[in-house]
Amino acid sequence: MPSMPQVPELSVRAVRATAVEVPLRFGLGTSQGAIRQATLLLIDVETQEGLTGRSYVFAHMPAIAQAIAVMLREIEAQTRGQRATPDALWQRLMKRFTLVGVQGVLRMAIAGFDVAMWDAAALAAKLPLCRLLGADPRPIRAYNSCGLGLAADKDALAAEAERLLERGFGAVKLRLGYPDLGEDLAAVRAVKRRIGKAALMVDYNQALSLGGALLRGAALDAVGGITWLEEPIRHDDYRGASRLRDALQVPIQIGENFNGPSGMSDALAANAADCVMPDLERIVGVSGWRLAAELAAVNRIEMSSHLYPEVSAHLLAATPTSHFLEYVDWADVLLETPLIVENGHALISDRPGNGMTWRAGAVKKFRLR
Ligand code: SMN
Ligand code: MG
Repeated sequence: MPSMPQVPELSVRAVRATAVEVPLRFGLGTSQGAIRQATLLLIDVETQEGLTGRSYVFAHMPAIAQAIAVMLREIEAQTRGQRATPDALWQRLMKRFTLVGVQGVLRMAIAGFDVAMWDAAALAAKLPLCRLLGADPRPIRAYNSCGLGLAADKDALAAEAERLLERGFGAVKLRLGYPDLGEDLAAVRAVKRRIGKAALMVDYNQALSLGGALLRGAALDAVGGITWLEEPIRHDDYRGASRLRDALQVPIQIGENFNGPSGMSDALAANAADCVMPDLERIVGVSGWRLAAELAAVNRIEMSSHLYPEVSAHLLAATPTSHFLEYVDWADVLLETPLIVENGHALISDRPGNGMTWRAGAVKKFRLR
């Protein structure tokens, strides 16, 4: 792992949370339902040192955003005034909530708090987050994960795939899990034909049984040239995932549902993945990500990110087995300086912190009451 500068200690003064709902430029039909807008909870952690750290959490639904905001009030009460590094606060919170179980909205709240604390720490150190984590900013290879949901019209899907190659993207991700295999293959063929040499990932969002995944995976192997097969079966069926790895050529990708670094450790011990893609919230923030990156490094397994591209770009710069950044543009409208993509790579700015500050007008416009 990269060696790091000293991480500043800070004390929490107040935690603020604002729920917003932003429209998606590209809607997303997954096998588990359609996503047409993103409910995000914007988190500001004010410190007694006068710096404010920021993060956002993808809450899926307004009621979930409200519940996370309630959990954040408890986190504020548990941490206020304690001078510590983000890591130390994370350890304390994980211990404090062990008897409850760090799951669901509580896990998202701890993660969002932790990401904001790391932002504040990087601001205090006057360093971009990746530098505080010991890595120089560098372009991070990304795939465009906007759109390409389940769709009846496969020509329209192919046209969308072509649009997603703008800004030099060399990879896109297609959602699968149509009622029948023939339609999965029609979608894959239509998109592949249109994107030429660009890489294609496919994502089932856990739609299949093990038997179904063996069948569809074999059919995808016959098509060939698929970068990874993501979450074909229930996310925590590690034994099943290991059987798929044995039977199929296409690499098995899981990780957006790992429950913290220990969840990832269980998956690797069960040989459940060829590559991994932890989600910044479910892996429990920057502190959780760092442990996961270490696990990936010692197991020599490639690690990508899930959503949250702004912060994940910094984290992948500091991840020894960095693979792909999952790019989505959901937060762009809310950010004073949205993440820049050039030649299919996310550019990490040299600004201190994680680079996120809110556009006040947009927050007002999209705010949920
Ligand atoms: C996904 C999950 C949750 C929301 C949007 C998209 C998908 C992905 O599984 O990997 O992008
Ligand atoms: Mg996925």
